[in-house]
Amino acid sequence: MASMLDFWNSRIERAPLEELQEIQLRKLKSLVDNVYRNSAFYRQRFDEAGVKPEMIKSLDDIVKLPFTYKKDLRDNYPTKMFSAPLSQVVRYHASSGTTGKPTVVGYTRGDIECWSTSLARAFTSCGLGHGDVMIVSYGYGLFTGGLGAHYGAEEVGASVIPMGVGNTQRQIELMQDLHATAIACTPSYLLHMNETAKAMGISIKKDTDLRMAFLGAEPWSLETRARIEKSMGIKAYDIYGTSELSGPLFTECKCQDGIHVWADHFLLEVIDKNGDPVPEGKKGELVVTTLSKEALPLIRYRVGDTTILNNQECECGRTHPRIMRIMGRTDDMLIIRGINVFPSQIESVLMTIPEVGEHFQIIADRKGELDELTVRVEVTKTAFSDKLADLMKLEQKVGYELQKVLNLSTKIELVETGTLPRSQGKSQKVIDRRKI
Ligand code: DLL
Repeated sequence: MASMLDFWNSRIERAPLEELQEIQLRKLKSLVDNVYRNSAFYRQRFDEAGVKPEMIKSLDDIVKLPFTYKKDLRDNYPTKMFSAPLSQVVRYHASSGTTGKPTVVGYTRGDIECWSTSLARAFTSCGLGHGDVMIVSYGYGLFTGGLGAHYGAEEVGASVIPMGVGNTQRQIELMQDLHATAIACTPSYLLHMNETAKAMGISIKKDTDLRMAFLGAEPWSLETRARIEKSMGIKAYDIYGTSELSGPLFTECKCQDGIHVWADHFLLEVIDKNGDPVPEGKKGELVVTTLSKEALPLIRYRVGDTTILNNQECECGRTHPRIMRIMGRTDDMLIIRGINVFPSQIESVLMTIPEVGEHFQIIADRKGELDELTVRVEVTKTAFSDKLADLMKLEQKVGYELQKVLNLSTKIELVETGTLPRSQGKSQKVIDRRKI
């Protein structure tokens, strides 16, 4: 069994960039060759774009290849985009399909191994290892969060408690009784868990052994991280991935300065809305090419998330590229009276206001011809007042702080703690009534 030490000692973690790029080019060439031969989908796409595998001579040539989109997976439902024979598929996951046909992802044995090792390398970079006990509170089943985190944690030799979602009180009891040191769940669920623990008379900080959390599957801000770390006495690491790329795959390291993406398995680009590369350090849409996936390799896959690429070596010594905190999906962005608003910007502002609790909702609506943005926020128990003047003052303060950042006036609605819906999986913070 691989141990924590094996992952860190593996030279690849600190290989010079040129060496990583050599590996990438070798794998890219063989990938392009393979899909051209084995996938009717890719062969047709390449032919339409006039590219042949032998035209890929350097990493820069990747721009000659056409993009792939989530829509392609839907249009080729369930397995028409696969490049390996179905007899080699050992597992399927699928998206919930709430916005149309679900997307189905298949995994060969090699794919599962690569996915687990990728997360094991990531967990190791945060100090998770043998002797740790991890509660996995992402959903198990078709969603990739549960099994993904589970396999990664087992790979580093941690003990896993496969909780899945729900039954929060039981989760807290087991956290105490089995001395859990780590948890993997959505940030919104951990906040809910913290509230539930308080109501049970338990302080996660003082009465449990929890010391780290792997939070992701939805956007969350640095300010939310600061609150979580302070109130629960833990380190909260960002974990990222998407079902099409396998599931949760990458995390920050102990330095908490960007998410390490393993260059020996994935090739990254960040592009602008015209599809052109943005200069390093500028934000844009993440595009990923999977270099090792067998069942469903993806070439120049438009993930749809907005981020910044950082190719500088990390303070931890790892040389692999980092993506900076995901600012949200390009399709999450609201356009209010012509102004682009990311829900993550609103979260960042709210979490700096001490009187505001962790739960909020953003409602976009149209009054006549005019867009209107309402931000409904919970006020902390200590700040809640029955004096109207106090509440009005707070309302103004929240509105003012948001206006400064968004350049947009918003309607603020203050509500009592516990009023807004709590989520166990991904939270639904935005309601866009203009689309209904
Ligand atoms: O959410 C996989 C996952 C499970 C990641 C557990 C992390 C932890 P999907 O359901 O396909 O897969 O959703 C992927 O969720 O494109 C992002 O928009 C968003 N997302 C995932 N992680 C983060 C994160 C899983 N750390 C979509 N920060 C992605 C911001 C995230 N957004």
